[in-house]
Amino acid sequence: MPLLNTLSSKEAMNLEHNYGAHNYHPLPVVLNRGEGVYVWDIEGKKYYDFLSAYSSVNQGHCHTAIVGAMKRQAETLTLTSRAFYNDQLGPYEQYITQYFGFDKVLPMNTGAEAVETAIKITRRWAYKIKGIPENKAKIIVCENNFHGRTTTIISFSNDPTAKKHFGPYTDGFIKIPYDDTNALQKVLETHNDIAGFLVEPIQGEAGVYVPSEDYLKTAKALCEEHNVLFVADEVQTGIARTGRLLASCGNCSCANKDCSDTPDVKPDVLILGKALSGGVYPVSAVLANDAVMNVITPGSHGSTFGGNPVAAAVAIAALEVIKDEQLTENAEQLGQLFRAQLNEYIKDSTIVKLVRGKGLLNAIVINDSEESDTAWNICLKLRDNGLLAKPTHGNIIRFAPPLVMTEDQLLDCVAIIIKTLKAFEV
Ligand code: IF1
Repeated sequence: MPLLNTLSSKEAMNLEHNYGAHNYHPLPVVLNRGEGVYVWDIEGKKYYDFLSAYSSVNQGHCHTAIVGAMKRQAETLTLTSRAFYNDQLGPYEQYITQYFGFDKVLPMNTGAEAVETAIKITRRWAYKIKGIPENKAKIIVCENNFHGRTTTIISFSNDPTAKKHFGPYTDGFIKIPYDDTNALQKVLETHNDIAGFLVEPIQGEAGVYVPSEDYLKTAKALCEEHNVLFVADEVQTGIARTGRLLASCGNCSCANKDCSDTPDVKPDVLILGKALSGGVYPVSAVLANDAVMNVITPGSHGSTFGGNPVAAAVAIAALEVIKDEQLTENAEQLGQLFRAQLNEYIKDSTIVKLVRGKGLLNAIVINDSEESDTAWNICLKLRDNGLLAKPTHGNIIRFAPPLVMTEDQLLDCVAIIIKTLKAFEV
């Protein structure tokens, strides 16, 4: 493969441009190696990864335990389909349900598939258990949500870039403002056909928007009161990212001993993806208790690859690393440090308005319009200075490094970020 080995960054970018659909606008950097918190480009330049593949690589790049589990399983048995049993799925299902404290799991591959699965489970539950008339069930969603890119999911998006010219759209969704329990209460009190409330515990794509403290707790209580399922999309926020095992789940029966000081919000339906894979192989899942999950019957849902032996082995290893290396605790501590350091800088900054986030899911808001290219230019400069991050919504930069970072590395990164921002001060 001499061609691939001698490829320059420029050539690699040209190939993607010429032969790949233009559904992304990547930062111009071509990566070919990763280890822990670092990635390297083709020319050998080393970077801190401050995106972590949108919070998929929480355990760090090429974690030996996770890659090892994948290699072992890949050499033994990779795919059986669910037409037959395999010896990895059952142990994984037992492991993940006990880990998060639910009766059952439904394994899928990508985040969007898991969200679709949760929507189907919620609707089935509405018809079979709650007794809503057929085809009448509604799901409440939030403005500025991001739950994936399938046709049903984009049907309730309000991002024109993701939605426009892809109709006709799926109906059955009611949109309310995020972080607004009054709006939720109003819809619940005026409709008797509500099946569920689908929500991100922190809105990622919207720019790492952290809701007010009691939001999830109050929303969950309202759902309970009205016999409506509380469906948490933790694809991005889950698996230790926000300094909690789950961003929604407080002192539930989950495995995280660190949970007890947060409100007790246990979702009826929990959606996981991204870091459930350790960043090595697509794995997603929907968890629920029997009263909900048992509405799913043979033939009503499935996936050729969902629950395959490699995915099962990888996901167990990925979850073990979270516990063994105390990544939840590390995310919490480093997140506090990160925001404290940046807040100190922001006091005198004209270019950054604020930093917000939880654990190691953070963002800074750049003091310029959403249409400006300032945030993009800052990301180019960050790249030159050895740190990779990406703007979201024009003037917001998301910072989400792998959770295996050390305090020294984090301080090094803070220095790079502040040095870079200073060059943009007016
Ligand atoms: C892309 C954002 C992150 C998600 C939540 C489901 C999914 C996602 C809460 C679907 C996916 C992604 C996908 C990625 C960009 C990205 C993203 F900027 F759009 F918001 F992470 F920050 N629920 N999020 O965040 O999961 O099907 O992709 O596995 O390029 O579209 P998927």
